[in-house]
Amino acid sequence: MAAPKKDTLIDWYRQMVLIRRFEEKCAELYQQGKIGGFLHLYIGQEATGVGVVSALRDHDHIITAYRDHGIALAKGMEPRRVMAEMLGKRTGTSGGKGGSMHLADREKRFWGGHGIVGGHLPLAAGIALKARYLEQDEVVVALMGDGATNIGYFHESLNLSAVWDLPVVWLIENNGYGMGTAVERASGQPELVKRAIAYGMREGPRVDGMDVLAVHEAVSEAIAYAAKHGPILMESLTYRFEGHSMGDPQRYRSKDEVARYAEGDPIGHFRTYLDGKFKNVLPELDEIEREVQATIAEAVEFAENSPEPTYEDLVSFVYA
Ligand SMILES: Cc1ncc(C[n+]2csc(CCOP(=O)(O)OP(=O)(O)O)c2C)c(N)n1
Repeated sequence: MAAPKKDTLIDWYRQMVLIRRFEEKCAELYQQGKIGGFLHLYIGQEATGVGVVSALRDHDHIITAYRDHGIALAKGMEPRRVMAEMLGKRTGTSGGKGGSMHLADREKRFWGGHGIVGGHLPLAAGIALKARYLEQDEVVVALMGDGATNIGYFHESLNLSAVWDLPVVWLIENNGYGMGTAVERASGQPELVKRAIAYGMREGPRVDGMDVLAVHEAVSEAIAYAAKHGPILMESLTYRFEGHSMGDPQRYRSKDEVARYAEGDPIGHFRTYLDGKFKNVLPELDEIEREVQATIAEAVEFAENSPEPTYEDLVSFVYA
């Protein structure tokens, strides 16, 4: 595969920093009571999100669970409208009715943002079935956590995708935990890609999910495979630096463990890589940091000054 150009790499760096700073701000706003409901941060997993999205072709689809801010921003959804959605405002990407767990953008073929663990996996199979039925060259990348692999939807969706040769990349973002339960305590076979064998589908790689380049390359190859041959199961080995959601006391892991992983921080890791590869790149990266801070400040201002949904807004698109 041709090595990505400098501009592309710098853009990936920008996206990773945007996701990180956006979420740090969300944590602050949550603590101030300005964001309601649940808030699951993606901090630590940015290299996976950006690596995956950058591998998609324009006509491919992506769908994920509730830890979705990173995918939304990497997909190019406007930070100010995503922030407005976080605050439940009318100008938000779902008119303020979806919130943190339900970001989506139909035009960008990002189908959300789903709160039921594994609940989006049958949808991924459905989108892929449509593409295959109409003989469209489209692949669906379905992201899920390691915890989702122990749920019925996972089995049903993977099985049908194999039976019908659907163009899906089933991608497990293995961050080590499903809420407070470590993978090894929940899965008889903790090498989750091995489950591919049971469905007769291609067992893909276990990629270093803290390395954006590695993720980009592995997912690009998986997409090319799925477009031609059908489903593939792969894993991105990553880590979440924050709790499962806000307010998680994290008694299930030691501070040492978190600190050990923090040494492999995907943004720091990529910054070091860029510094080694391009002369004098650090001032450029610092400038990106400033630009991102300005974008976020503007997004917060926009969101805070946006109107609340009206009663009519709240009852529209509601089915009973
Ligand atoms: C069907 C269902 N069961 C339980 C829950 C509660 N729940 C929310 S998140 C979660 C853990 C899922 O972990 P994982 O799939 O590894 O994703 P991660 O949080 O690590 O991104 C659980 C059990 C739920 N939302 N839906």
